[in-house]
Amino acid sequence: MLQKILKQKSGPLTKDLVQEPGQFGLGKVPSRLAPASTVTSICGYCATGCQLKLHLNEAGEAINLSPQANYPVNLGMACPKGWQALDPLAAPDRGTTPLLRDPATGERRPIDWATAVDLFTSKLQGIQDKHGRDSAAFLSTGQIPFEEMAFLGLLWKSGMGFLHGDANTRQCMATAVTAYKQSFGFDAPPYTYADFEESDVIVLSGSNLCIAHPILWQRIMRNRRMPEIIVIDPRSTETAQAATVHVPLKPKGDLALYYALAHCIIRDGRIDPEAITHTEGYDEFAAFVRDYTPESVAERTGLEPATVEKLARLVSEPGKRVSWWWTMGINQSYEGVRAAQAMINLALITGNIGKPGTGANSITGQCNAMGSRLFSNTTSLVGGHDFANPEHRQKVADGLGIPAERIPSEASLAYDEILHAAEQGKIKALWIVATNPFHSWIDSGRLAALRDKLEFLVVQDMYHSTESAAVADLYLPAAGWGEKSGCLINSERRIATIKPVRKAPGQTLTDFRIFRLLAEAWGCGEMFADWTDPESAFRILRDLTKDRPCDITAIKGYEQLDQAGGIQWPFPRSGDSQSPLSSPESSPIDKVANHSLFTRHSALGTPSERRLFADGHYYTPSGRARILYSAPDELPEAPDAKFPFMLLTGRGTSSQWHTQTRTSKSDILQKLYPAEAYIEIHPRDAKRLGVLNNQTVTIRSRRGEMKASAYLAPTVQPGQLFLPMHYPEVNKLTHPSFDPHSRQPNYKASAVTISPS
Ligand SMILES: Nc1nc2c(c(=O)[nH]1)N[C@H]1C(S)=C(S)[C@@H](COP(=O)(O)OP(=O)(O)OC[C@H]3O[C@@H](n4cnc5c(=O)[nH]c(N)nc54)[C@H](O)[C@@H]3O)O[C@H]1N2
Ligand SMILES: Nc1nc2c(c(=O)[nH]1)N[C@H]1C(S)=C(S)[C@@H](COP(=O)(O)OP(=O)(O)OC[C@H]3O[C@@H](n4cnc5c(=O)[nH]c(N)nc54)[C@H](O)[C@@H]3O)O[C@H]1N2
Ligand code: SF4
Ligand SMILES: [Mo]
Repeated sequence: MLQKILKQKSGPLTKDLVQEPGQFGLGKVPSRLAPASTVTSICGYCATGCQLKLHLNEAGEAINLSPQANYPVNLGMACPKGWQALDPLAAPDRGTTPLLRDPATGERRPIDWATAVDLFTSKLQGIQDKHGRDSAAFLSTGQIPFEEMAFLGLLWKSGMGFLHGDANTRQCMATAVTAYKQSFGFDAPPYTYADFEESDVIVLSGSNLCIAHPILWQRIMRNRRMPEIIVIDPRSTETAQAATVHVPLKPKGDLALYYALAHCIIRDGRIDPEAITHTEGYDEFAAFVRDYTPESVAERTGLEPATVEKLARLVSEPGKRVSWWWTMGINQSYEGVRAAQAMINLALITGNIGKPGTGANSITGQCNAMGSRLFSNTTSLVGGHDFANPEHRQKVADGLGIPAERIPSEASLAYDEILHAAEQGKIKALWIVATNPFHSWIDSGRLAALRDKLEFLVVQDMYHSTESAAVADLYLPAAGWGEKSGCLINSERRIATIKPVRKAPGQTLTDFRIFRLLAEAWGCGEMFADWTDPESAFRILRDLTKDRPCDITAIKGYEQLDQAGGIQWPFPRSGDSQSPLSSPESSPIDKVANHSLFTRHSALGTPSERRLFADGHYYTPSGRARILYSAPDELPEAPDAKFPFMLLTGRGTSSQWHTQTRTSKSDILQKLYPAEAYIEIHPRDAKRLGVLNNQTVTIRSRRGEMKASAYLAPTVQPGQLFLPMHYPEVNKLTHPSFDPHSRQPNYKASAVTISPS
């Protein structure tokens, strides 16, 4: 029967959808863009969310770009990746047509979209018919517009009827998501970037801002309060070197350190009693940290008690505004959720939340990691809802015009569990969209064997050459940033648009159109009849957020987002249907959902800066923030006699992006980073092992080995090594352990050995 529908549907419909109406395959270009010689678009790399101004020729194609001067995020600045953002679009390894791999020879041949779509649906429907809804999964991304993410998540679960799907945000943000949900009752990073400029004390933990978010570092440099900048990082990073205080704690010593800080602060009465009335669990926490004296954590943190005492005073100075910021040094840990919450607790008990220059602030990684958190339909039901909540399912179903039964009540398996199920042969097909796990997943060597177990692997990417695309049965060529429209949400919850400024090569389609095509072929096109283009999808998704903490129902559309310089969520409609635009002084948004927000309005009346929890009211049932904690655990793989070094991994330079599929295509960026893999080793260790600078060394773990060039530098501590993640072999070494609450991989603590090659 399905085959019949497919035959009926995929022929003419496929043809219809493949033909690209209008410019750049995206329908009619909005008239407001047509005569302009420039358009604005948010950068498609990191979550800073800088706005770029694209300079267009008469055909509407971008020929150059510059950073947008009056955008509230980047204020005229961009990092090298942003400046060179157009370069990767013209690379020779861009996909131009779907490719089918011959399993016997491994050779790939071009096929047309109709064949590709038929193959996709017949293979996956066959697997579903035989093995059920648990037998396939998608793995997606934080790097496409959220209209596309939502389309994929809804198509897969409610359209095609599968259950499992996760994204690379699991590698990245899952810890922060879980920490916020548990502590605040919703995944709600409270800050606005102005807090960087309004702090007296800025604590950056496990965050190498100068490399990973260079424009946010620039925001710190604009702070006129002479802030203390404290960097907590085992490495002496570029950021640590530029800070006023570097705390070189032992890897994964965070939890013990923050408990010791809480111990000192409570012992010395430097808490904020009023702020504590907005929390739950303070007394138990105070009792818990009584044992965490600075002396007791010296071994675990590698820090002198006097250092801990001094730090405790710095972060609890009465009258000073203290902001806590963290990124992957915290999230990517086997106890990351508790470490993030340990920082949240410090902000809560010292009253450093909801006020200018404060906060417990997770900085996101990818350009749309925040969009993925709200709309990807992976861990949360689309629009900030809960799969397990029947009222939420009904509400979302009504909004989508589908029966509530089409929305699963169970959660998906997490990323590592999906791969484990594939290893066991339970998951037989994977659809990978805009991520490259054969390079980026922890203990990636396992994926080769897993590949052989899969009956069907589909990879949808801009490039046919990625480590993941190269081993796919079916490769689908996707348009990238610069070739499509949609919205991204940055670290400070700011929603803003990207625009099509180049034509995608060959038969390449946007992810949005690929999903439409597959929906039609599967036979569930009806469900997405109104999803004609990204902005229509935006309006549907916007309406789904009603009455949730991320309510954005007052956003009219893309044009308003452009005019306002992006809008931070929440931005709800008032009960009396008054638009926030019309009443800048006493905006109804300040009263909605029991949460008073700090809001500073722009000249247009739209809010230019928003901060959550200004009234000490949280999204938990009691309205109070929960103070959560548990004792630190042992390292999953501590260095030992055989593998005596602790391997750290992370970002190498501001010109390299992850698995390098994009940044390696820019001649200019290429000149700004080392072409070959290198490993940072302390000169004392190098001397002991007879390793010279630039010498090739072999690094081994229990799982694999790789070669790299030795870079002798006291930026790492003795006994530790650092490898940038951008080189494909790095994750052959990493130890697959996970945070039990968030299932985020512990990328930054693996035992290895190193020797001259
Ligand atoms: N140039 C560039 N920028 C990027 C990216 C990129 O690939 N290239 N990727 C983007 C993405 S997706 C992300 S998630 C962010 C990541 O941004 P960051 O998290 O800032 O980058 P990382 O280098 O992964 O890790 C930060 C630091 O954590 C430290 N660290 C390791 N272990 C510990 C520990 O136990 N405790 C503490 N306190 N620190 C520790 C490392 O030494 C490292 O310096 O960057 C974003 N920006
Ligand atoms: N050892 C170690 N490993 C790590 C980390 C670490 O610190 N250490 N960090 C982890 C983190 S935080 C992250 S976020 C991950 C990132 O890991 P990945 O997501 O695997 O890395 P990317 O290189 O960003 O992969 C994105 C892919 O999407 C493709 N792409 C880009 N735009 C589009 C589009 O619009 N449509 C489609 N269909 N494809 C597109 C790109 O070509 C690329 O192949 O890596 C993780 N891996
Ligand atoms: S800091 Fe991030 S958003 Fe800004 S230009 Fe660089 S990569 Fe793009
Ligand atoms: Mo990330």
